[in-house]
Amino acid sequence: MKQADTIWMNGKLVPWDEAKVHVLTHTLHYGNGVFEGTRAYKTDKGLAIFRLRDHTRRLLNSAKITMIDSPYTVEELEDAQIGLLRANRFEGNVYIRPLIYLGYGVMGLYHRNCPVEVAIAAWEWGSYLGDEGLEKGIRVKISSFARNSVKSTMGKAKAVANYLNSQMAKFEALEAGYEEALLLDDEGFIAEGSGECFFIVRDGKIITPPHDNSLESITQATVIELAEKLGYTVEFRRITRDEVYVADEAFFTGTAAEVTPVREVDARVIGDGKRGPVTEHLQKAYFDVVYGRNPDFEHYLTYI
Ligand code: PPE
Repeated sequence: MKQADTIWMNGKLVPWDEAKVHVLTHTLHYGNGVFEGTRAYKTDKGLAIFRLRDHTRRLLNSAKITMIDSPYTVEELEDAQIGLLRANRFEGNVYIRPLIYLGYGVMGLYHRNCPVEVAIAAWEWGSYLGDEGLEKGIRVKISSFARNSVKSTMGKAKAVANYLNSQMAKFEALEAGYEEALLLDDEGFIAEGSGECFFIVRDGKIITPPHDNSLESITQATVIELAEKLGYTVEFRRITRDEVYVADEAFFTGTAAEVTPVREVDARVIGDGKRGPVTEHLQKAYFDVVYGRNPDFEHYLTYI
């Protein structure tokens, strides 16, 4: 992570090193907070935030789900993100991290009277799973952790608390020598990666699990929209782990991960063991969109 000049906190830009919280910040103790991850790309026409409206709406939906009243509207939060990017002189692509959290003042679980705080940080961030991963694909392990169950957590919220599950799965996979974890749901069907949605390609068809047990991913939606425009058939259906093993191609999608090919799962080589042709086609199409090279998708870009 490359440090920037300022961070937006509750309406003010504060120097990066001074963006601090009290140790009795409620979210630090009980884990109720919500966040977003949004990217801005250096296009030919300058820095542009990708799908700012959709990410900001999801942030407020996450807050609604977890019973946090945002003090700011969608428009105010969008302006804050644009203002932050204008105030910092970024040279490369940027990752934006808005966070709505419960502040200092109340202890104990009941959070109705807790102050709600909002911070937005942005920094220059390169590829999430490595430049080599984007080109050659990554090695993935199916996690021993089931993805958070819908019986006890709320996966439509990009909630801080949900990420203990992701973190444990990621740690386990990396310690075992893999690059990413793939989590099954509590019925044993593919759910998603620790921070990505998952796709396979079989006989030319693109298949991804429904959202029962995954975040409603904005990158996944973009890739599906692109794939359909390019003439592919896309199926939203459950996938079992053995179907992954015999898929022709597999890939992850996410704001941070972009479109990352998967070349191996649990020691089974996927397809030819490298980025497959459909994955490459979609990856290129995705980068054309985020870098402003596809006029049909200009409406997803907010130029700074
Ligand atoms: N599932 C999970 C669990 C998830 O965290 C993400 C994003 C996605 C799917 C893809 O969603 P979308 O970004 O809307 O396409 N993960 C974010 C956090 C990464 C991090 O390590 O922090 C991200 O990609 O920004």
